[in-house]
Amino acid sequence: MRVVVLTGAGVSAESGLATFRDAGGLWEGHDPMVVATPESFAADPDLVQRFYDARRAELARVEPNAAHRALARLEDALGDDLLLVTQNVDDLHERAGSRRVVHMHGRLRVAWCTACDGRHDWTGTLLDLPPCPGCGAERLRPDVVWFGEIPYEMERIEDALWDCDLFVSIGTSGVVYPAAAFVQYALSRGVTTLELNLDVSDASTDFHVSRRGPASELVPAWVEGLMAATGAGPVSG
Ligand code: BV8
Ligand code: ZN
Repeated sequence: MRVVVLTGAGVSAESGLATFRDAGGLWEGHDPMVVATPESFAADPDLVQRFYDARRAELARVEPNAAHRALARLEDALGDDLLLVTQNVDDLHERAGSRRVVHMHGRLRVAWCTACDGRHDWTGTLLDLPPCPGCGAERLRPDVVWFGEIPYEMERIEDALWDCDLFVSIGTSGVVYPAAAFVQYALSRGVTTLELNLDVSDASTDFHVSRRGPASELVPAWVEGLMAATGAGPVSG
């Protein structure tokens, strides 16, 4: 059973991270969809750096929840037959034990140097323009994909969607593309599609099955069920 899982902000909500919607849509009075653009960064880099420095600092105050942990167990059980794709820039999947996570929209705890193209693990701030550890230039930006920029690893994701047996969407509103189009792509391949979400999403009608509830309850139940059904237990070694 080859499975592709897509997660969104809803999988991290119960860890205490605001979703794009819950935040009342506003960050310090700014629309995140506006702050998260290369145009904003060019026009007001301090505003954008403060936005991401605040979210990066928040990561130190939260922990993975039962949904993250259940997906790490699923990776143990399915091995390479699972591809976990996330729209989230937090590192809670990895901190829960997932080893192969595709961050299609980048990672908060990585700084990207636009002078030497180097990427550096980063837990501090970028507002104070620290020098790049590689080339010394003060040209570090958050390694996140902004609106208008091309998401990461699209080919790997499309290849996995092309020959998977099951596509599962967890905690996402289905508003942002190309992620919101993955279910259509899977359907076009005759793949079974399942949504696990607190509320109805813009894509709910595209799923064969759509379950409502908090990820911390729906995801462990689904994972236990799948492992029982496939007889998949932890992969030894
Ligand atoms: C691109 C990183 C070309 C930064 C992000 C007009 C029409 C269609 C598309 C477009 C258009 N105009 C422009 C576009 C393209 C644009 C886009 O989609 N715009 C939207 C707004 C219309 N997309 C782009 O620009 C993308 N690039 O298209 O390049 C291309 C295309 C194809 C192939 C190659 C190249 C780049 C988009 C990436 C932007 N960066 N994040 C940052 O984080 O700051 S997007 C960001 O917003 C997130 O990563 C995520 O993708 C999105 C937020 O959505 P969710 O994660 O779903 O969160 P949300 O709050 O909305 O919903 C939470 C859900 O969870 C809810 O349903 C709720 O019910 C549920 N929930 C809540 N609590 C729980 C829960 N569920 C379970 N349990 C709970 N406890
Ligand atoms: Zn550099």
